[in-house]
Amino acid sequence: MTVSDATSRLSSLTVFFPCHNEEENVVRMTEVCRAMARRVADDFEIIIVDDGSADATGRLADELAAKYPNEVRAVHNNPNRGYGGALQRGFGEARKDWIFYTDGDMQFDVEEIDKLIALLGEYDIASAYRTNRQDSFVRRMNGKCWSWLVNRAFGMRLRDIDCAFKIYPRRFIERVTLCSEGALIDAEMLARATRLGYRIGQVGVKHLPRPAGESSGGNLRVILRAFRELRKLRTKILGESEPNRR
Ligand SMILES: Nc1nc2c(ncn2[C@@H]2O[C@H](COP(=O)(O)OP(=O)(O)OP(=O)(O)O)[C@@H](O)[C@H]2O)c(=O)[nH]1
Ligand SMILES: [Mg+2]
Repeated sequence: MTVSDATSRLSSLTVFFPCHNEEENVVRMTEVCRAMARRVADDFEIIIVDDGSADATGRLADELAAKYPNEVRAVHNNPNRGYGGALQRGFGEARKDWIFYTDGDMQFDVEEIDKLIALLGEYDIASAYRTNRQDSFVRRMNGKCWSWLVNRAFGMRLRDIDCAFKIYPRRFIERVTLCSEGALIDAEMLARATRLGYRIGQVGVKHLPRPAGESSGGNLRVILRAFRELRKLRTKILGESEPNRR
């Protein structure tokens, strides 16, 4: 599992992104990920996770997998599982040593992955934060409250818990059983990693406005459920027997 300092290349990399009704973004997203992966990894795969889309996302994903059989795979959740379920599917399908994921709506510049890779010499996990979050004031405040609460709940000091721009080592994924199907997935993974003694490095990346597709606008129902479920998740994780730390 090498991170060659000189060129910040990874020996083995999985790139995946969840898509729910992203027919206007999925083709472009796949092409920018192909260009990035070729540049930073010796051996890579790209996984499009179609999370029960009702539009043409699924068909387009299959066409991309057929067009690039050695690089791209398309997997489909039917019915839609939700953001957490989509990430669990991506991590479950990943076959390479390092696993990078981001959103499938082009709201991040995947070429900024170098900033994450540069952290992997010193840290086990690289988790970005958005330097200029492209969301409403309410959603930005909500995001700050959420990160503060999650940090308090699990004794962490991390910025922007839900920033979808992270690299995990597969050896961590193989050690944990994830349970979050909704918006708690990022909190759960970082909390479990911290509990297992993994070192988490952070760096700032740009956040871009959504170029196309339906903005979920931070669905209030999803947010309130996340706050409610955070207490349950804390009880569950802290109730599990003390894991062998890394
Ligand atoms: N909203 C939503 N997104 C999903 C789901 N499953 C996968 N996704 C994908 O998860 C990524 C993040 O979802 P977004 O709706 O973009 O979440 P967001 O960035 O917080 O909100 P907006 O971009 O403003 O809608 C996108 O690529 C979605 O296509 C789902 O069940 N609901
Ligand atoms: Mg988005």
